[in-house]
Amino acid sequence: MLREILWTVSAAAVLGVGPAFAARTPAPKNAEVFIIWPADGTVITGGKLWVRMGLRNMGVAPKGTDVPNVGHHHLLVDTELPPFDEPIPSDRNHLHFGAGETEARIELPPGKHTLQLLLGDQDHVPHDPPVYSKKISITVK
Ligand SMILES: [Cu+2]
Repeated sequence: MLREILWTVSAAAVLGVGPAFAARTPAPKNAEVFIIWPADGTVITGGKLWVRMGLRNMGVAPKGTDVPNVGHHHLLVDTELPPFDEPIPSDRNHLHFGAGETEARIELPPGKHTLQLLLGDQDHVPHDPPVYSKKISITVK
């Protein structure tokens, strides 16, 4: 019996289906997250800008809110989409809006930057299917 349990645990670890990979939070298929502002190609003078975040067919709720069909925004700055089966990293390229913010003031250095939104569940893990926006480019002068 114990041997069977141990085998099951190690097999799950090998297959990558252990508790750390528990089922992701479902999202409605028609859920859509999008950047309201800035528009793709916008040129910003000075580096400080508001980012306004939109969401359709789901609701925004603070992190830790265990309610169906909600999530909180994550702004990906100058980076690719992270793995969908683990919490979204938290660093200067992955900004969490865990209080349920739908707009934020950010500051970027001069140059070209990419912005993309990715919704995360109460534990910061992307939904299934993942809800992310188109990636846009802006230039800071
Ligand atoms: Cu988060």
